[in-house]
Amino acid sequence: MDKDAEANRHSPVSPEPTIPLGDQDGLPLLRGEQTLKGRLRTSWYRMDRIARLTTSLVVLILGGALVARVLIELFCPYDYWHNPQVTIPPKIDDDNHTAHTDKERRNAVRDAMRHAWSGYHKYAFGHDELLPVSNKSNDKWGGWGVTLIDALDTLYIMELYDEFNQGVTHVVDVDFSKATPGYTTPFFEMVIRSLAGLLTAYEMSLDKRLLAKAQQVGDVLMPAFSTSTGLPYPRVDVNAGVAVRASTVCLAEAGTVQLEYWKLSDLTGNPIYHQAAQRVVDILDHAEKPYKGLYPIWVDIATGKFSSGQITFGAQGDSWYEYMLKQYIYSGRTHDQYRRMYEESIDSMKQKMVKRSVFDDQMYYVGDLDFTAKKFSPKFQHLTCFVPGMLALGSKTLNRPDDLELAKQLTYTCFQMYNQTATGLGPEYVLFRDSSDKGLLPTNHKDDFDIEDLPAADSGEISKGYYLGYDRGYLLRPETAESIMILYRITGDVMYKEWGWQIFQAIEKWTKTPAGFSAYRDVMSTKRDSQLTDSMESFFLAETLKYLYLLFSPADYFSLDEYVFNTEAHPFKIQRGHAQT
Ligand code: DMJ
Repeated sequence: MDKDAEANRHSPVSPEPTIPLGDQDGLPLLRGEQTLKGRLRTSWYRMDRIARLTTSLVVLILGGALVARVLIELFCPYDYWHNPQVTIPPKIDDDNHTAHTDKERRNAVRDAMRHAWSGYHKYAFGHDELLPVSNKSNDKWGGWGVTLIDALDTLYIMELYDEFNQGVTHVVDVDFSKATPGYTTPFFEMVIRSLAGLLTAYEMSLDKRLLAKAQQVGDVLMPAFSTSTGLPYPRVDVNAGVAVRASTVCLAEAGTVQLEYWKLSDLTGNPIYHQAAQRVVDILDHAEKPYKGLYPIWVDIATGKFSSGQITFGAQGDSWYEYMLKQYIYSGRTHDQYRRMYEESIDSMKQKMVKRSVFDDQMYYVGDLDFTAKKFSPKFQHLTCFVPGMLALGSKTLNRPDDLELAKQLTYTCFQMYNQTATGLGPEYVLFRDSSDKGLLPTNHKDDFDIEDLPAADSGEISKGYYLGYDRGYLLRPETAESIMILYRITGDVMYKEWGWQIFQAIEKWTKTPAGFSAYRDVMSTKRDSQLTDSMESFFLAETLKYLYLLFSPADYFSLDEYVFNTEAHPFKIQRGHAQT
């Protein structure tokens, strides 16, 4: 230690201000003998020091909290504050070119959603549908505002919270025990759109008013099950509180309400909903079928027997097959009945209903069957384009690798149905000129079905032996976008993103109107103005735009391991166990 340091070590340290120990009259006082005044001044000084310290601390804490709050508001999504359990999109690395492109594309889809919503908000708010050309509205679904309800979770997923709140504020005041006078409500449509839309909006926002509204919808539709067998009637007279009597119900109507009523039971704790819906599955599981795993589309409500030989994975049959797999997933892969039924159906579909085009061996498709007339119809419906997504999901869930290969082949055909038309939009169905056995696959059972020679519409050939039929319209349907999104998530092949982007661009180019997006009459016509049909179904907002948005989002955003999407693209959290990859 040097001298200076040594000196400093012993020098008085006391920078403390001198507190006079003496009285003002200067009389010396011994320590501890302060006057009252002196004592007061001493304690005032000490208090002041404590107060200054405390104030600095409080200012530091409050300031820190304020800065933290501002930073979180700026960089964390709304749901972090309001519902921390809601999935938050992982941050995308924008230095990476693909991620950057994804972000731009995702934003473009979000802009399309905002556009559709604002037109609906301006011209049709609270009504069922916007008429996107005439800027009017309709109430053809009973007047509950089905577009609004169907769109809620898409708005939430896209973080359009102001719009989401506009919708919630409206919907919590809707009385679902009333419908447009003289109108009867379609049971299945209102379950997959309104009940499901309210359930998922509740699961995301945890706003209890939405669960109460979901339960009201579930309750007013329950009279549908009041039949001698428990198979539902297709329509309900909500105003009278009874179902409309009917003798038959179609397969998709009876068998695509199970996830929704199951979820309603799980969220309310009341098992009656799930029990009523499960009864339908049990009846159809045990009913006699023309071929194992293939279910005709018409069912006699009074007897529980199938009343036709028509079998399809398109209109009126489609989502029945989808729900066997999805209930199995929802059950955390514990409910084996659904697995068995799904696998039987897919094995039989591959034997009897999948074919390859005679003219283009890259084109695989799923046709329709009539067991009564012994006919195979080489017609591939747009609605059937959900099948590749289902097969891919089933392949991942049940370890069926061959199904993934078929899924890729079918997705290719579904994409070509858009890619090869004049507008890039996909028609309602195409017909394959396929009247020979040449396109049979190794999985096909050669049997006594005739392949129908279907009439093509005039000049309807699209490419290499497949044709447009009489319905050439694009109704803003989601199925191809849905399969593309699932195929991308399961294979990781970026080609699917390019396909999805191409489809989105065609939708923007041909169907966008100043108020929204409109269905298109003939996908081969480029005379745009005469082709807009003035219709925008709610599934465009609920499904088509949602699937495209998710295609350009990280795969763990509303991951297929955590959510199962109902047939209207409403993502239900898997409640029972957790699906593993
Ligand atoms: C949607 O309402 C549902 O996906 C339903 O299962 C059938 N298809 C339409 C949209 O095309």
